Amino acid sequence: MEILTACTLDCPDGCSLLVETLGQGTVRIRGNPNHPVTAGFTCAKIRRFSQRLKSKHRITSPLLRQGKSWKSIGWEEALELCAEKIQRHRREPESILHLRGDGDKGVLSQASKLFFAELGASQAAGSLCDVAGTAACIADFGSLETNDVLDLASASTIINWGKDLARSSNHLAALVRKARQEGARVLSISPGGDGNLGYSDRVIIVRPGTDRFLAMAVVQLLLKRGKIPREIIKRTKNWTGFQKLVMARPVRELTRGCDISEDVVEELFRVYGGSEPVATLLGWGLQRYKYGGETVRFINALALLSGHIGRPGGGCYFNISSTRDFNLNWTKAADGMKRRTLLEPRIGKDILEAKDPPVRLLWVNGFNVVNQAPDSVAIAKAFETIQFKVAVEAFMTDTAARSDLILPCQLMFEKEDVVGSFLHNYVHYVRPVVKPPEGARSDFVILSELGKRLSPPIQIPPAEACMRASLDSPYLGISLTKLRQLGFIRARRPEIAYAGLKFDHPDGKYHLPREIHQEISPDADFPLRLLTLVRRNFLHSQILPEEHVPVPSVWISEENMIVRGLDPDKDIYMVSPLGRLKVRIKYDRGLHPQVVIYRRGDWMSLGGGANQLIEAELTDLGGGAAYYSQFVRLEN
Ligand SMILES: Nc1nc2c(c(=O)[nH]1)N[C@H]1C(S)=C(S)[C@@H](COP(=O)(O)OP(=O)(O)OC[C@H]3O[C@@H](n4cnc5c(=O)[nH]c(N)nc54)[C@H](O)[C@@H]3O)O[C@H]1N2
Ligand SMILES: Nc1nc2c(c(=O)[nH]1)N[C@H]1C(S)=C(S)[C@@H](COP(=O)(O)OP(=O)(O)OC[C@H]3O[C@@H](n4cnc5c(=O)[nH]c(N)nc54)[C@H](O)[C@@H]3O)O[C@H]1N2
Ligand SMILES: [Mo]
Repeated sequence: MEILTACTLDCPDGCSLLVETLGQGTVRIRGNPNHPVTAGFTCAKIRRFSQRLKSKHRITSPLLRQGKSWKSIGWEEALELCAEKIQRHRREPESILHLRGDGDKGVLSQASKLFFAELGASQAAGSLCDVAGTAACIADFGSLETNDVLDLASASTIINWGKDLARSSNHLAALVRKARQEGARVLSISPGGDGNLGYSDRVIIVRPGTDRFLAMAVVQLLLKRGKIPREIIKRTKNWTGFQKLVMARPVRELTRGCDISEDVVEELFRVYGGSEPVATLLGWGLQRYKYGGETVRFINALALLSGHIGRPGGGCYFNISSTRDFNLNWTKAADGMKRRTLLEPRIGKDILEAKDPPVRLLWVNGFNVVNQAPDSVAIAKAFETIQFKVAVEAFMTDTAARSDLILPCQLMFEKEDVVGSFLHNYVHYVRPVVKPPEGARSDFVILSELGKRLSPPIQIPPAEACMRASLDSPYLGISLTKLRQLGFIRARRPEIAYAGLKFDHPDGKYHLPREIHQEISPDADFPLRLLTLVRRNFLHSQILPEEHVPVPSVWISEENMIVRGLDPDKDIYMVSPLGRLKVRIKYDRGLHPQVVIYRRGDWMSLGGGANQLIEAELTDLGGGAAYYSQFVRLEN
């Protein structure tokens, strides 16, 4: 029998799923055909998930470090030990650090926020994912909104600015394909090496990190040719300053920096300057640069000034917040204690530099931070300085392997929850469909049990109450009972964002950017740009040991002169100022010659781990990780 549930992976698509248990722990998973975005199909990540659930590598009892090996212990002992450690450091709560990833996107996984807020523990700010783009959108529009993604069907042209439609969001890709079948043109802009060709009528290859100059060049043409309507200008703030900025350099100079011909600017001018609606998709890759926030701001400005915001078929799609429809007040501490904040993108350095008090106790859940955050080596070093580290994990990740205690967690399909999406407006009920392994517990239960052992205790309300409280939101208006019946509902959100050009800043206006920075150039020692992109078949580092290859691959353009000097019969290394990693070279036609692509997420313990080479640099806005500003070289 098929059971209706939903995906809680850190993926925008937020799918509604039909799951059938076939015995011996095997499940068959199908996309719900009655869900407007899932539309009856799933992705490779989901198809592989059954293997993860019953993998022989799964950790199913608490593991306590004993020198270089691990001792399996019971839950009683494990929780007693955690309680004792927390109790010991509780008087100086900032010596406790909580790091939380999006390993599970259900609202119950937010209980760890409540637990550590009640303690007053140190926490992380910034993010590894989308924060530069989010901050850019908030700076421009005053909030993070998009048209309903189903409105893409009304677009006449879709400009895909840096999303890999073949990998990062299969259901968005399907909506783009459908719009194209119905007559929309799709134009993709990227440094190449992605799967966009099959989804596009036209592909434009840009020098990485320079899109803001391309967008600016198009705005310049709109301006010179009198194509920016007065009624739009009236809705903006900083128009005069912005105009000066845009006119400061000739189009020729702007395009040269992007390695793009002036014809492309004319082409984009014709599209954006036309009367038919243009929808703009903004990829996450775009904003993983030192000036990533700025790039998003200039593309947003182009879409606005050419008249494509606030109308059907138009809009700028960065993303929305997957928790925005829920009421998460229950995750906040009663007394709103002031807490120390370390920055996630430079967490290694921040832990090493933390004084008064230093970090003595670490709790990590749903987060392979050692592998996924920049400068893995510094994070590993920082871990060594912390007296006791607890990882709530199901596998021996690079993070779990450096902890002192591993608490085995339940995974998706094994626990109940409710979840949203960062692509669409549906909220889903997550029904447990398989029996968790004996010995694995949900994060929620672990913290509830642990809280009871503390003195004074930390009380997490029952799961049912947390789910109900989460649904108590003006955007939902549904009871948990009803959501259990229906499986999913659409949140009360407008179809069109910023209709009537009403923006969410207090002045109601759109705020134009005030500055633009030169893109950083490589130096002779490190001439190549390292783009560490997602894998089609895996979510981040959720790759099983047997799915690893002995030596990771990198892709470069065939025209890449640098490779000519390499001896293919000898070992090849990718080198950055932080270290080197053995790699295999593969070629990709159409890739910008400055680029090296590495598909991220493979484990350091198995010969991978690109973040060992990536310096902990911040983005201009929001405290994001500027992963793609990293330069490297290849050598024998
Ligand atoms: N299969 C799979 N899907 C996933 C994930 C996964 O791990 N695996 N992770 C999920 C998560 S959390 C996220 S945040 C997203 C990430 O989704 P994506 O944004 O697709 O991720 P990236 O691979 O980081 O970046 C995508 C694209 O950015 C383009 N790009 C890079 N630099 C530039 C630039 O300077 N200009 C332009 N125009 N384009 C550029 C690259 O060509 C690349 O194809 O995917 C989600 N979906
Ligand atoms: N070089 C480079 N690195 C990047 C990026 C990049 O562009 N370049 N982009 C990044 C992006 S977009 C993101 S979002 C982050 C992702 O970074 P992470 O959030 O670390 O992503 P995962 O590797 O999926 O790690 C999640 C872990 O949670 C575990 N898990 C799954 N379900 C549960 C659960 O219910 N409870 C608990 N406790 N654990 C669970 C999984 O086994 C997995 O090990 O990293 C990024 N890292
Ligand atoms: Mo992400």
